[in-house]
Amino acid sequence: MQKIISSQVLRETVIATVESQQVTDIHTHLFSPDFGGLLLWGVDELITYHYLIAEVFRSADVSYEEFWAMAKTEQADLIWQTLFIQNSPVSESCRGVVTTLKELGLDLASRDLRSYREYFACQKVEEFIDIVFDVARVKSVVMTNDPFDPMEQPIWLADRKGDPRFRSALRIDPLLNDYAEVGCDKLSGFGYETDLDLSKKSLSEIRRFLSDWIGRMKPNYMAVSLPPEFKYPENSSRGKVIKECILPISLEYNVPFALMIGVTRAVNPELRMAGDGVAKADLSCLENLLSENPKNKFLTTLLSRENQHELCVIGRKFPNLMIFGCWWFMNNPSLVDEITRERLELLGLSMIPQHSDARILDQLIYKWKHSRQIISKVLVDKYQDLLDSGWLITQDEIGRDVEALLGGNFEKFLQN
Ligand code: RAT
Ligand code: ZN
Repeated sequence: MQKIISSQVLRETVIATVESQQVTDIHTHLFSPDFGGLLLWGVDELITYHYLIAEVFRSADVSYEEFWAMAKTEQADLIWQTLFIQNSPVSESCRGVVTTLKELGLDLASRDLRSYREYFACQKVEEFIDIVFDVARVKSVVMTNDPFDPMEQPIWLADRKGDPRFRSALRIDPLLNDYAEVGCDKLSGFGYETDLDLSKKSLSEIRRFLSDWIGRMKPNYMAVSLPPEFKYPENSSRGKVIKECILPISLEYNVPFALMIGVTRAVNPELRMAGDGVAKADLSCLENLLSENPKNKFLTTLLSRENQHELCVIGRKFPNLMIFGCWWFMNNPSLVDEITRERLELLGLSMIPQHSDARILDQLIYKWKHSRQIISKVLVDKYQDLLDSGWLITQDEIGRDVEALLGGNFEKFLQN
């Protein structure tokens, strides 16, 4: 006999279910340990996360030159002093550090960065991965793997044996966003006969490049981040490569194409990685891609709040679109709450509410803790509405729904 959930126990049941569900994190910038120094972890990395670097310049009396000339520990000291001691750490990125330290059992009352450093200095990376995955209740993470990256490429070419909890995604930004300046030359350097005119030969060589890397990485998807002015179709090298290379290869290998739209790169280059901005996109690009390619599978997340409602409506029209995550500037509690409600109301359970975008291993802890809190809250409201309408809900049904949201939908989308 299945356990029917009453209003009295709804909240605690949903929270317990969401809290205990192991997550598949479909977009991160983490790496398995065989990538060596590419896997970032520890308190100095946490505090110098680029989201926090953008914030420190607003409050500290430091020039860009002075900051970038500092060693990482000095940067961390400055950020800690400025954003955590001289001000209360209320921003989401600051709160993330606080949550992470707390969940790892560190003494927040001391505010003693030195003692936090000592804790991390005693950890071994392989064991620390286990601790973080355990505390965050993460089953697996999808990395962002860039075959154009000179640090990363040799590791793949050396026929790596990775940790299966770290899955791969083939990131192709240089091919689509910088073909003339970077992509074309790099491909030629890798031994692919490419030219700037994108001749027939060149297009077939780009397809060969993609096939080779799909064979090597076995990626869960191919991904690109795109500016708000992205158009499709587009009379440009990007438009041509998408049409002639990405879409046919995506279909042939059943590897979805993930579009992350809305980032304006280097709005303030002085901030380096922290210098990117956001603007609203024209989503006819996505509608065109979806309607012209009904057999292709697309994953999409958008950076602008103003695009989120439209995206849900597009999702209703095209089952070959899987909407995922509250990306980057969207990953703040007030917006996650709003977007998650919007998605449940327009798409039901057929979406992936969140990814972490973690760049530092330890961030899995706070990103998922904060997201789970909101997902639970929204689900409680939605189930309560159903109970109020007279619909009966069982514990198993709640478990089924939560499993779909936090992993099952992604796996099913990949397998279809
Ligand atoms: O969220 C981030 O850390 C950004 O800097 C980007 O990496 C973004 O998520 C991306 O994947 O382009
Ligand atoms: Zn990312």
